[in-house]
Amino acid sequence: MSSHHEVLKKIQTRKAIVGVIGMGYVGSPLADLVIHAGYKAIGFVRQQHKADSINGQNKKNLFATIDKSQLKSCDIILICVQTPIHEDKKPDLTFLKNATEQIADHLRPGQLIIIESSIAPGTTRNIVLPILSSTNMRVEKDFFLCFSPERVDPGNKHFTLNQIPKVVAGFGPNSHIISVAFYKTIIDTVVPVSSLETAELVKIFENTYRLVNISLVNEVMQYANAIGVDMWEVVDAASTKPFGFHAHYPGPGIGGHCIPVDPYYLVDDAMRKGVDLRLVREAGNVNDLQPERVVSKAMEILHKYNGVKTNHKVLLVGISYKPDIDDVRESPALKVWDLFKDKGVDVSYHDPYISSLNGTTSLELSDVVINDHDVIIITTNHGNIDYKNLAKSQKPIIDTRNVYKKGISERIYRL
Ligand code: SAJ
Repeated sequence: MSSHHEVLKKIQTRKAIVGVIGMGYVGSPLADLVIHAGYKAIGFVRQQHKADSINGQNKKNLFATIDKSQLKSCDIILICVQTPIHEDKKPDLTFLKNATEQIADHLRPGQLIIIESSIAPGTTRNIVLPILSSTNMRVEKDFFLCFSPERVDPGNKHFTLNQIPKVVAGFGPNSHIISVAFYKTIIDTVVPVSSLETAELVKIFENTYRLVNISLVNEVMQYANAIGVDMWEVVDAASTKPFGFHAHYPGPGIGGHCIPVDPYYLVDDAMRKGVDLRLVREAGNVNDLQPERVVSKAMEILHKYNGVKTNHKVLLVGISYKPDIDDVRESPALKVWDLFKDKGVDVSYHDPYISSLNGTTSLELSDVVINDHDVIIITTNHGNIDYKNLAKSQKPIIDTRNVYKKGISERIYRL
């Protein structure tokens, strides 16, 4: 029996052992789906303490390990490692290449390798496949290769992971058949597409669409401010259009591991292909300027209320990159913080999800703390903060997230 039929049988009987490389915000919920569907799963992590904490959860059929030799025992291997960008916004494929090399070291016939990490079109074919083929095993014959972009949305209370349709593409027909069959056992809706590059572009395009629309609202808001119109009211009213409009909202900038990152994978590869995605680059520049807008607004307010006093004190309320999660990656609040530090302004923060960061502890949002600061900036609007009490203080507040409706107090400012 050809090995792709063997894999298919193991999928149908749930006898396939599924390896997940990278047990972060993508790999961890995915491993839960895998064991929930009846498979045995092995989570591959880099540090023993991470393996211990996963194993300490005693989840049936899930075992975490730092021992990469166990990859050999996996019939299906999901790569869920981070694909960040460098300071210069160029893609950083270090983690993906390392994971692929580890798989190649233990590759055996009958294995299906699936990449879920966000990557530029062509990466699976031109970076991952050559590393696997260096073992002299043949794709489609000995091993199988698939790209299926992760669509995890941390903190989303409306969709569970199995309810989010999954785009899938195999390298060739055998890889395609078994990867679609696998995903059908763990996710409600599978969306097969015609090539690896199509699937890779779907993901990057989804997030680039979001980046561009967030930058559009951040830019048009400057015009709205100039004519005394509330951009949040504009977006809310535009949202009543039942077709052809998808609301995006102004903010202090964009954070997270997807939106500020994925579009640069697209820009980089497009440039290599002689296509300059100017709109995408410019959208990134617009969003990158938002933290500076927050700081200049705050300095204007500080001078208005405190004159030329030098030792201003700023309190940031909410520093994770989006509400009700504890992730600060690329958070605009941190960029605001750095800009204030460059100006010698004393910055503290309150965030119920981040107890301490870089040696600074989250302050209680008490009246004493509020009154001890010269301006309060709501950078992330967590749901569990007492904004009513905050508004009672006589302190100026910059509300970057539309927590307070426009005009409730002259001390409450918007971007
Ligand atoms: N943001 C705005 N205005 C908006 C939406 C977001 O300023 O209208 C900011 C957020 O505050 C945050 C950043 O952009 O700092 C990213 O926010 P996000 O809601 O896009 O959250 P992410 O990064 O967790 O994006 C994920 C993505 N999911 C995947 O990549 C699988 C993204 O594709 C989803 O669209 C997004 O969740 C979602 O819709 O919640």
